[in-house]
Parts: sequence; C-alpha cells; structure tokens
Amino acid sequence: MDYSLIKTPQDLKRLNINELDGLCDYIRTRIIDVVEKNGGHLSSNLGTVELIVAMHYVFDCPSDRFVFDVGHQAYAHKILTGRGDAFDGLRKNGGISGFPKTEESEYDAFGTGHSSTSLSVALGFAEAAYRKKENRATVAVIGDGALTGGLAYEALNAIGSEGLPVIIVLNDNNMSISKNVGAMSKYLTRLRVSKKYKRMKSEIRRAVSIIPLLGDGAIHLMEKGKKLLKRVVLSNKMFEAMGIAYYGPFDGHNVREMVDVFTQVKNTDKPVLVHAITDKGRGLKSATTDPEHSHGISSANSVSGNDFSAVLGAFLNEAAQKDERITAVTAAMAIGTGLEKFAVEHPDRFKDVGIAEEHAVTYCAALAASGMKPYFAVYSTFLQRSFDQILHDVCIGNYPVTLCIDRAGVVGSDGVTHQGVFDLSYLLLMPNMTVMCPSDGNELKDMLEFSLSYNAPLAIRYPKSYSVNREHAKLEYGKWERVIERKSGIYVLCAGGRALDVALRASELNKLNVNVINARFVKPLDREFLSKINKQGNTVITVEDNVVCGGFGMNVLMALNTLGKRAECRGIAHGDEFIDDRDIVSSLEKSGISVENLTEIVKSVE
Ligand SMILES: Cc1ncc(C[n+]2csc(CCOP(=O)(O)OP(=O)(O)O)c2C)c(N)n1
Repeated sequence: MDYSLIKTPQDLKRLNINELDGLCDYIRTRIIDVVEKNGGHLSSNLGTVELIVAMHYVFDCPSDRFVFDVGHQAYAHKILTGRGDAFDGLRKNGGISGFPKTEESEYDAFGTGHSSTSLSVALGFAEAAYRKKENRATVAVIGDGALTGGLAYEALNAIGSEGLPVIIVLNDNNMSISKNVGAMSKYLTRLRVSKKYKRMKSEIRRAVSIIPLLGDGAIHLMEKGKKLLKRVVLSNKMFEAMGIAYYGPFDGHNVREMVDVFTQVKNTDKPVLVHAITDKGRGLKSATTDPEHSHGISSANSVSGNDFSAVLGAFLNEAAQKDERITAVTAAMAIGTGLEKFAVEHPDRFKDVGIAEEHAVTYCAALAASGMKPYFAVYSTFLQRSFDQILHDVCIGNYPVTLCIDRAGVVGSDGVTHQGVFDLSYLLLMPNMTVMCPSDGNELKDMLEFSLSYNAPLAIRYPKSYSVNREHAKLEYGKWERVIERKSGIYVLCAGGRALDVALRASELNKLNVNVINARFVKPLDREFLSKINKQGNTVITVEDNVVCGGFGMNVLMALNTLGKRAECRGIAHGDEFIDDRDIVSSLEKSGISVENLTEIVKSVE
C-alpha cells in the first residue's frame, strides 16, 4: 500500500481500520526524514501520530475543529491535511510553518506557538457553535506539559461550569521539554498507574474465585484490592468534580483503541477529557531514550555559534557556590536557557516551575523581597506573558529580580509566534527597571557580575548567540561604550550584539567615517553622552533588533527631544508588521538591520 497517496482526511477514512498502523509507520518515517534535515520538534511529533490518525479517522475536520496546544506536535495533522508534499519545506522560508496557522490551511482552526491556550480556544469554538446552532465537535489536544500553564486552569474552570461539549485529549507522556513538574503531573501519574490497578483488580477477583477456602493470604489480597479500587475511583474524581467526564487512561499508541474512544465521545453533549498515555519520541530509539534533547532539533546545516545561554549557565553555577541567596528559575526551559548543569549542581536552588511564566516572575519577586537573589532565565517571546507581573509585582516594589532574557530579537525557523522583538518596548516603559544588552559573552559576564550587587529590577536581553568576544571598557551604570571613535558627526548607537556587529562590519568593509557606540544600557540611556552629541549638524543613528515602537530608537529620539533636539535622528529597527521570516539573517536584512542599509543611510547624511 502506498501511504503517500493518503493526502486528505477523506482518503484516510477510506482505509480499513487494519491499515491504520501502516499509515502511522509511514507518517513517522516521513517526520523523521524531514525533521532530521530541516530541524523541528521531533520527539513530540513522534508521540502524537496514532492520536492524530485516530482523530481524523473519527471526526470530520475541518467542520469539526482541532485545536493543538502549543501546536508543536501537529506534523501528522499537516501531512494528513493536504500538506504531505509541502512537508519537505517545513520551517523554511516560503515553506509550511512548524505550528498550526490559519492562513496555511482551512484544517488549522487556530494559530498557536505559545503554550496552554487550547482549552480557552476550544471553549470559545464550542460556545460559538452552540449559539450558531452548528453541529460541529471541538477537540483540543493538550500535553501534560502544557497543562502546567495557568491559562489552562482558567479555561478548565470555565469549561466545567459552562458544560459545553469540549473534547479534551490529554496527551500525557510525563514530559514537558524536560521531565514534567508539579502537583498536577503527580496526579496524572496516579491516574496512569490506575490502569495497572484496574488490571490487578480483575486478577484478584479471578484468584479469589478459584480459592475454595479463604485463607489469610487471600483476605489480605482482597483488602489490598479494595484499597486500590478506592484509589482508582478517587483518583478520577478531580476532573469529574469539575464537571468534566473523565475517560481513560488509554494507550495513545493503540490506534484501534483510540478510534473506539473517539467514536464513543464524538457526539457528547458535555465536556469530556480523554486521557491518552503516549511515549515522547515513539519509534525512534535515540528520541525515546533522550526525548529531552530531541524535543526540538536544529536543521542539519545549522552552525552552532557561541551561545549566550552557556555563559549564563556557567556564571550562575559558579556564583551560586559563593552566594547562597542565588536561585535560578526556569519556566520549563532549563536546557534552552543554559541551566541544565545548575539543576544538577544546585538542585535545591534550581526551580523549574513548569510552563508558568507569570507565576515565575511573581515567585521571584517574593524571593527577592525576602532577601534572596533570583534569576529568571526565560525566552523573550514567553516573557510576554508576564508583563503585569514584572510591572505590578517586581517594579512597583522595586525588588532585585534579574530577568535573563534569551532568544531576544528575531529567532529564525520557529517563525512569527516566537520572535523576541517586543521585550525592549514593554520593559523600557516600566519605572525602576534597568535594561542592558550585552554584545558578547564577555560583556554578559560583566553584566551578571554587576547584577550580583545591584539591588533593583534588572533585565539583561540577548539573542541565542554572539559572533566574537571583544575586550570591553569597564561596565559603569548607565554609561555607553565608545567602540570606534572618529572625527565624525555621525554616531551609530547599537543596542546589543547583532546591532553592533552590523555597525562594525559596515564601518570596516565600507570605510565609513562614523563613531560606533555600544549602548549597553538601554535603560537608563546615557543622557550625558546624548547631550554631548546633540548638536546641529550631527546625526544619531540607532540600531536595534526590536520593533521600532517603544524601542531603543524611539526612546533616544525622545531623550534628544527633551534635551532640546538639534541632531538629526535615524532609527533602524523592525517595523509594525509581524515577522514570519524563518531565517535570522534574512529577517534582519528585511528590516534594514544590515551593512548595506546602514551604509546607505550614512552615505545619505554625510
Ligand atoms: C508560554 C510558553 N512557554 C514555553 C514554551 C516552550 N515549549 C514548547 S513545547 C513545551 C513543552 C510542552 O510539553 P507538552 O505539552 O507535554 O508536550 P510534549 O512536547 O511533551 O508532547 C515548552 C515548554 C511555549 N511554547 N510557550
């Protein structure tokens, strides 16, 4: 059977149920082949193949709506919904996205990328279907990791009370990116093992029925069986008590079992939760033995650079040996943010709070209010979740929380949902907040050293990697570094390594007669420096890997204005459109963060 001919859910429905296993094997091989070349979420997608095949076999997508939480596990859905051939272009410029995207396909009911949104979306869809009297099912697929995010609980609360037919498929592999954490995760483990108890219960019955006289051993067995039974019944109670019917746990790789279960719940008139147990990385030995490191893999031709996260990890690890107050916090991103070693060496002061960025920030605020020294290492895009916690819980109280903001700026293949181009804008508006941009690993170290004795909110933002380490002038609070000084009235102010690299390359390659400034403090700005250069005939060019609105350039312009603006001001930054370019260099170029554009601007003002 040539399974590559199964291009749509209609093709799939024509298969005999016995052919579904073969289809799953085909899809799995296709995922492995493409992800090994293009990079992407490998182990998560290998774990959902049977679930997705069974969903498409039973439900009628796109009339029935599928909502994938995070959306990083939906490759099989893409392959089965007209994108099997396009799958070769996964995560490439012009190719299909690594996440569901409504513009890409009518089968993608809602765009995703950030975690824990699926249940709210599903409830919204169910409500709309009810009000419009449409007979369409809503199915949310949510992982146990995504179920650590607060938004999911807000939605569960509402789903239970609204009573609308939302079908929640809990894809439970006991893993987030790393091992899952938290009390809910422990609860799910109890539900998982309850399957074993159920089996044991029937074995006990059988054993007792063949013993003619009840001996002590058999009585003991029966007592034990009763207790276990109680636990099983009790353990299912949480969802049931919330008004959500619980089904499970089921083997999420048994496609026939999943087809049966989905058929049973398809026409439900109430909320239900189907608990499916899956293996992350299923079918690929290296991915099942190390699902953590094969959660997201880079493309075959990607070059690994000097990672800022490695500098952060090494610094905190060492500093924590001398300073008992240091606590490193992650929201389920220990590997990506460089905290893997810290977790092993300082387990009592390493806190993985789950996918709970809001909680992480407020928790850090309270640690800091109690004399501890918390560092929250987080990707820029996910910190967007914590706007109010930073403002309300950290900045108003002026607590010394250090935010180590990784993957700031454009991120490449993850695309639009993961760009880290907004953080300067939302941090610069907060009173009491200091914001720094290191241009390389050496400078990040200096900044972290500075943070140890700094006693107020601090944000250090950096992209994944830097090009080279340079020697730096000593770090002084609120002061910029003059990297190239020339007899010129043109000043290129650079926020961060990518901006500085562009300015240095432009200056060298095109022999530009400009001053290049490392604006290492973006808040507060170096007003003393600005007031010196704010002269008629001078030009100030700002460069940043952030959106223009509310960013570095705008703040410089305002500062020049309040100083009585005389210098000409030009800003290079991302514009007012979402960026779905999947390549870092080309996304920077498109926004003019390039040697060519800077050179052109300099030539035009010379
Ligand atoms: C708000 C937010 N924080 C962090 C992430 C990064 N992230 C992507 S997938 C993932 C783990 C999800 O675990 P789970 O839902 O159990 O899915 P699995 O990959 O185990 O199938 C994390 C932390 C994210 N997408 N959104």
